[in-house]
Amino acid sequence: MFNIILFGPPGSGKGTQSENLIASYGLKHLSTGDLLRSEIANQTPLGLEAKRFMDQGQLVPDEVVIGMISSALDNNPAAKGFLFDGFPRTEAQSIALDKLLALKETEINLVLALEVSEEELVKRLLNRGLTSGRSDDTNETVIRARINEYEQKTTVVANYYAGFDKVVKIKGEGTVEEIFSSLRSEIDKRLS
Ligand code: B4P
Repeated sequence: MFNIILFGPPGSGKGTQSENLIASYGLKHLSTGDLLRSEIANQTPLGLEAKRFMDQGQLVPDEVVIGMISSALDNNPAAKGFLFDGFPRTEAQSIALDKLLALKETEINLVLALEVSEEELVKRLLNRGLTSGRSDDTNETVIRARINEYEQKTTVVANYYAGFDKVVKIKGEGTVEEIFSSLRSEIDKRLS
């Protein structure tokens, strides 16, 4: 198995690049943002709870997202590897993920960390808000709260995996194709 975390602040291109990466490498895409939005669309109790946090730009509680990922791993026993997009977002989520993967006798092989300036992030998310219908993309205060959550709670995730020498920083500004090419070259180095 080859397991990758695509890491970066909100709007850094995780969802965009995930689409390209799963098409190229046949990995199973696990996006906690997408899973949560699907729970919201289906108006499940989990979705209704998550929405309260997401609408304010806050992270959803760890136990909620860890439970979702645990079920998703169990539901995909034949996957040849996973691409984690938007997860883990806290140190507790990182430790939980490592334990879940160890139970399956696998591990995170690579953390690709997209780096983008704050002003570019805000610009991209407001732009997506014009068409996405995502309530968390239309309000600049909520967008800045998400970036603040990232700085306060999520940057530690990169430090955690850097301790295991698994993090590679990638310049996340440029065309989608240029960034995809940088991501690919880091993955290919480790697969060959
Ligand atoms: P997510 O769904 O993970 O979304 P995101 O971080 O906002 O966006 P992403 O990074 O995927 O978007 P992309 O850059 O591709 O999270 C949403 C919310 O869910 C969180 O705020 C939180 O509340 C909750 N949540 C999710 N996971 C959680 C967890 N593990 N724990 C707790 N809470 C959790 O796209 C942004 C825009 O940029 C797009 O319009 C795209 O077209 C554009 N773009 C991409 N690349 C570009 C480029 N190179 N140049 C120009 N524009 C580009």
